[in-house]
Amino acid sequence: MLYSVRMRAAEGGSHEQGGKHISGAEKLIQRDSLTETATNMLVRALEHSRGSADFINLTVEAVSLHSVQRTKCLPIRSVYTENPDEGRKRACETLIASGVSPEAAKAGIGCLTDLPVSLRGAMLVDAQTGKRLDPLLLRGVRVSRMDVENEAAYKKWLQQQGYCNIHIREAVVLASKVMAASGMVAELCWSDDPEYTAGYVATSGQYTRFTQLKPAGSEIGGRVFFVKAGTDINSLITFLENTPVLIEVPVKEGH
Ligand code: WAQ
Ligand code: MG
Ligand code: MG
Ligand code: MG
Repeated sequence: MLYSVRMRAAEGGSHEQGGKHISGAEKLIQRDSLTETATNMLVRALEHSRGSADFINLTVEAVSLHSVQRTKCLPIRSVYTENPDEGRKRACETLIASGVSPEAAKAGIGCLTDLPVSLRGAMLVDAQTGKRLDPLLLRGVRVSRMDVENEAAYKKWLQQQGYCNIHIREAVVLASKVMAASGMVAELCWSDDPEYTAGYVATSGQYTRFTQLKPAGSEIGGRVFFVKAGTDINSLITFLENTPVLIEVPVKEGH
């Protein structure tokens, strides 16, 4: 048995009541890590740079091992960009190289830059036309029930590449699950945390970070999932939200 632990926090009432999204997190862990994980998530909700949470939802659910799928962790590449304009230009090129149409890449970047407030989930966008596909306008699709298979090996693998922060650690897990979904072409993301300016494009087989993708101080962030035309949107949302997925970390030869 594994346990799905999910947290979402808002300020000014719950998300459903229109409160501002402050923080969210999701993990898939063994029973003996439950107390520590839940405590860490609470602390994180209460001490977040986006504001002071007055609503916190913490959900714990047992997940049968039989229902768990496995997929490989995406390799990471970092592209140094001087400012958000350069970052977005490079991100746009990466999206187009992965099969997103130029119109859809532009529209997807526009979806994030034009957001009036951050959603707690992601927008599904047609990779050809650039049109929004999901019906969850103010909520978005929240990817959940995923984690790395071996946390210690994962941290070591990241550290060896110089990646030590929790944003990267969580984003690579999320992107690896997202790219395992059938019909997924690419993902674009930048953080809603005001101090965190890096973002990424995930494509099948690669996680590409851009060091500047958002102006420092901005609280508007989000995610866009670019989806192949003809994909069954309901099955895709079910997979992203509900199917438990463990990410396999590469093991280096000779270590
Ligand atoms: N499912 C779907 N969308 C999500 C999820 C999720 N589980 N978690 C966050 N989002 C969306 C939501 O709209 C947030 O407002 C937005 O993404 C940003 O979330 O390589 O930290 O947790 O240096 O602030 C990327 C770069 C960091 C990491 C992303 O996102 C790197 C980050 P945050
Ligand atoms: Mg978060
Ligand atoms: Mg996060
Ligand atoms: Mg955030």
